[in-house]
Amino acid sequence: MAKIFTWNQLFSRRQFIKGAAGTVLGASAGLGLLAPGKTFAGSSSSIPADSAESRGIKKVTTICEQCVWRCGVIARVENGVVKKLEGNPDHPNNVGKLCPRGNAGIETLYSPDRIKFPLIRAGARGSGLWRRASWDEALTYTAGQMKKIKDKYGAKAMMFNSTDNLSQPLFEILLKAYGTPNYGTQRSLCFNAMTTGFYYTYGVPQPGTDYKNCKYMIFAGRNLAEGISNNETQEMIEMIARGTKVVVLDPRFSKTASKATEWLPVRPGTDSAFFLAILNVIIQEKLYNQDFITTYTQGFDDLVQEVKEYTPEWAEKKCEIPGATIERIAREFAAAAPAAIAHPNWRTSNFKNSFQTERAIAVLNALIGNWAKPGGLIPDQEINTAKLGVLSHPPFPPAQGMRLDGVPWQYPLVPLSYGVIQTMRDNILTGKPYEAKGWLISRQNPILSIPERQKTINAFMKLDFVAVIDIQASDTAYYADVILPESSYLERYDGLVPIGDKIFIRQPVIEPLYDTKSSLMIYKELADKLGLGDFLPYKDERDLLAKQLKPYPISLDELEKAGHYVVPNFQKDYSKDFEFQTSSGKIELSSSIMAQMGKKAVPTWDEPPRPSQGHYYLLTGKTAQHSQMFTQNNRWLLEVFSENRAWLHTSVAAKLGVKTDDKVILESDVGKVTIKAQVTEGIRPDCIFMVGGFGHVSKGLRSAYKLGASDSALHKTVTDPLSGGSALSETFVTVSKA
Ligand SMILES: Nc1nc2c(c(=O)[nH]1)N[C@H]1C(S)=C(S)[C@@H](COP(=O)(O)OP(=O)(O)OC[C@H]3O[C@@H](n4cnc5c(=O)[nH]c(N)nc54)[C@H](O)[C@@H]3O)O[C@H]1N2
Ligand SMILES: Nc1nc2c(c(=O)[nH]1)N[C@H]1C(S)=C(S)[C@@H](COP(=O)(O)OP(=O)(O)OC[C@H]3O[C@@H](n4cnc5c(=O)[nH]c(N)nc54)[C@H](O)[C@@H]3O)O[C@H]1N2
Ligand code: SF4
Ligand SMILES: [Mo]
Repeated sequence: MAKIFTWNQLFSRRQFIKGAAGTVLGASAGLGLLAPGKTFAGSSSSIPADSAESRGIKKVTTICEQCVWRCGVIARVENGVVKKLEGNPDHPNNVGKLCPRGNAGIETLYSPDRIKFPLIRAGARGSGLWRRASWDEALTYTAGQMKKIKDKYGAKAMMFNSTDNLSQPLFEILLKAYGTPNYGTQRSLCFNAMTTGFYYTYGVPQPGTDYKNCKYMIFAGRNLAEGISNNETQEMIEMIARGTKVVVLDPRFSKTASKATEWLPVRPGTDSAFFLAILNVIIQEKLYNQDFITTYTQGFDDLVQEVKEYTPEWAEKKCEIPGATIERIAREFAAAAPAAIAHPNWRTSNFKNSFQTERAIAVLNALIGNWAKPGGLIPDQEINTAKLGVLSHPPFPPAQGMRLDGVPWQYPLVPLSYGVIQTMRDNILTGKPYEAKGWLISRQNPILSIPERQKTINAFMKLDFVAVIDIQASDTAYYADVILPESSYLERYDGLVPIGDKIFIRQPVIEPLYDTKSSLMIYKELADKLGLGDFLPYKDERDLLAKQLKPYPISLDELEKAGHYVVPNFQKDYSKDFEFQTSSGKIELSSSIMAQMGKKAVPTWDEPPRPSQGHYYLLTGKTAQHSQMFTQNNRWLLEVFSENRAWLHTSVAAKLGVKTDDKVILESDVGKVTIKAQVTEGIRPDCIFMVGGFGHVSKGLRSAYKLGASDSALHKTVTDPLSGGSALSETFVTVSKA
């Protein structure tokens, strides 16, 4: 009989195993006691070779994975122990700087709560009872379950989920080879409103922004100071220091608002009223760029008709920003054109009408002609990115069956690659249009990231089989049948990363501490066991990377030493900047596709719901010290941000008799949480704000378990039928003293 462990037993000293780097001591032994081990070769040019090598010091260049931004990192490794992470000055994503989370990557690596070997569930699902398995057993079991589901119910009964990461292209090959149409990414919880809004206007889902030359910037809920995109955050701060005018619409005094020239505490869900009124003023006063509109756009006349009624006085009643302010901003914005940007934003999943907000923003940029101009929007960069060598594989089998996430049958405008993950979850429960049976989840935490946590847990409970690839016992891994532990990003390779004319590498800075694998190898070995090995034709990670590097005259060894490769004589191609991939080939102020679908083709007003008496808008968002639902167990980061609190306006707190750190109860239609209060003037009195990602249910996250509260437990599932975006601010709560 295999021994069954609870989490605490699993983490105990005796269960630690002999890793490749030598005997690894127990969690409580702490960092300093990790035994020395061999490190991989890497660039050590800045350390004098004689003294450094004799002290066992190495510097290895790699890529951060503490969030999705992929900054360049130089790891200082002493006698096989990672001592310091520094920003790589040669990397465009961070130009030498790491954010707090990037610095804390060492704690992610050495966390006592890492999963150290494959685990198979040994009690009821979610009971936290596990037994240790070998890789062969865990992968054979996973492949066996996946085959059984395919044979009995068809490939479509198996869902594959993953959030943006470097090995995701290989995961996508695996799911296509398996033959399921059901693929869930984080996108509909994140940026569907923005990407579809811009896609249906410019044919480009996510244009860049030229902060360096910009003279006037409007952010609508984009909080770059805390929702960090490292180089962009730096560029924003430099832009402010240069004197660029920055206007921030946010119901909350975010850190970006605190740095801005002007903070507009917009009523949640009414940003589109503000932008429609800006369009109204620019059109009424003919402040637009007529030449640009004539040459590159279609639908101006329809737009003129639509925005006629959206005057600043009308907008003031909706968004609670004074009409005179809107008028002034419209004039200032137009005067700064084309070096003026209404920012596309990012996680603009606040209301069902966020798609209309994004369409209005996309159209506003077009009216002033800031496309491909200094200080304006930057066309898609993909064409100007070095290409990697590709693997050839057999043709994919056709994926049969409707998609469980409703794309396109319920959401005809949502691009297939974006999907609607919250509807996939709902349809596991409804069993419509058919029953889902199995779920393979890699690097994603749907239990905390999808609204209505209890529903997601219920969906897990209904399935025959769940496998999760993670580095720790995330809430999602906690409800799995098998956990396949990935090596941390400092111990593994991932696919190469081209950015412009440069190619970057993620490489191990130390050998894996435990019996873990890279996802590149987990996918490969799972494919082999499924009889799909031909689709991932590589022997090991280095073989794959060498194939990706094949078009270039550099060896993998050389790339590892240098950290990146610059493609010589790389010519940027600007010829397609003005080829818009829309139906008309123009920037569509009036969308042809929306017209064909019988929808309003120009940006329009869509009245959002308001909280009734005694209820508050529940707002969510990021803090600079944590990533998503992932780093709350990182003890270094907990030192700088210990738990989330509910922001309450002083007047609301006074009515309740609540002070900062008193406990309050928040209750929505779907859930109830207890959380500490943070009393502040920096929020509208009708709103309550919580940083997302806290309130973990997994007992395997010993520092994060039950710390703070999860807003996903309160969020209702509200989906925009056009973009598929999950409307995270359409949940209203009551608040009372605990
Ligand atoms: N430190 C850190 N950085 C991150 C991340 C992280 O987890 N941590 N995650 C990364 C990811 S995946 C993303 S998508 C980005 C997100 O980056 P952002 O989109 O900039 O950030 P959020 O904090 O999600 O939301 C921004 C703001 O929206 C406001 N808001 C809520 N409702 C409304 C509304 O109706 N109107 C307006 N105008 N504002 C509203 C909230 O108060 C919040 O301040 O951050 C990225 N960077
Ligand atoms: N309430 C609320 N909900 C939100 C948001 C919000 O602000 N508030 N934000 C939304 C946004 S913008 C997004 S993008 C989504 C994100 O939603 P998800 O992608 O589901 O959330 P993450 O926390 O990023 O999940 C990452 C998972 O990967 C694991 N992980 C970390 N490093 C590694 C690794 O190296 N290998 C492997 N295999 N696993 C690893 C982590 O432990 C975690 O379980 O959430 C959305 N949901
Ligand atoms: S922004 Fe921070 S956490 Fe994200 S990749 Fe860069 S350094 Fe790492
Ligand atoms: Mo996101």
